[in-house]
Amino acid sequence: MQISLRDRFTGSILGVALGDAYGAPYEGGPLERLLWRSLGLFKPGTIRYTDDASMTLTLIRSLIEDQGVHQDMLALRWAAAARWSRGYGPSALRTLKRIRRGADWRQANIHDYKDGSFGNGAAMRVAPIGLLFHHALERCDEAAEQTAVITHAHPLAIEGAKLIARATAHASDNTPPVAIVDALQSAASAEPYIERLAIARQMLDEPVDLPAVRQQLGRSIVAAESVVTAIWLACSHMESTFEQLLQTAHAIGGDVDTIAAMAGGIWGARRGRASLSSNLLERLEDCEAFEHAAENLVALHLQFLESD
Ligand code: F2R
Ligand code: MG
Ligand code: MG
Repeated sequence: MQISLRDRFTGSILGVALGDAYGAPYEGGPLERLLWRSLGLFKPGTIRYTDDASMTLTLIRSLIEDQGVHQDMLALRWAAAARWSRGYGPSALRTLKRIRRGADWRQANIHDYKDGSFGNGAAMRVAPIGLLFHHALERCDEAAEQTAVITHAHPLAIEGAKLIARATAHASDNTPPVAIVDALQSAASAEPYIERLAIARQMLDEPVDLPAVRQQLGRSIVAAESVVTAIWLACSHMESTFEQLLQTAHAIGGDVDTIAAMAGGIWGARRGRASLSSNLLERLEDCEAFEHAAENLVALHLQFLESD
């Protein structure tokens, strides 16, 4: 069956939002979950998205408004949109608050950690870049880096973002799962990613063993310990339903919303919107806003193709 570009873009962005919103109540340990539940932010019947999808939506709107990546504008927009109640990473939220108070992002992003954050915040929001530049992988890398560095200056965070952007780009081109991991192995340059991608590639040929996934690929809040997990999750579930992918993300545990968001963006880019669960989409907070943003991203992509 032919899947249109519109279906792939909306499938990917809604995949990010659904993965994030479904996974949010399961993120972290029992105490962390209890705290967030007790704040009453998860209403029965709806699924509420967090920082992952919020930053993705702001990134798309910024790409449309600025006709591409404009780092200074994007920094201001991310800073203006940041709300603690969306569950941001602690350093990322402080960085965004500093920018909101007038700091230059080039200083704010190295205030807490001198080499910058290596959290997974740069990779969790990068799917739109993979979609927009899926026809030009070098531009995809460059744009992924430009968006990452605003809050995550550490090379491991930047490489994680590039890998998720490329995985989304390959998936939107209908590249088969094994070929996606092969291509990422050739593109990776940092040791933790090279090692984990080799393991993930091997795992695609074997029956699923979740303890091995947790131990060897990781599931934590830092990029080197969740990016390849998400890539494996998407690639190993490419022929499964989206609900099965979410169930496996839940079973892996740890940074569930973020691993499911990154995997959801890759999965949705290949399988398209029609393959997502309509039951989940009906309950997704701001579903129409994500869909509308993804449609605008298709128009920008076509405009870029024409001008190339
Ligand atoms: N913040 C959360 N979860 C808290 C509970 C939220 C609740 N369940 C809900 O759903 O609403 N999740 C979000 O944070 C992650 C993305 O984090 P990001 O943007 O990378 O943040 P940060 O603060 O930059 O980094 C995260 C942690 O990584 C460690 N770290 C990073 N760089 C480091 C460095 N150079 N040296 C040492 N440690 C470093 C720190 O522990 C940071 O706090 C996503 O899961 C998102 O969902
Ligand atoms: Mg989150
Ligand atoms: Mg998370």
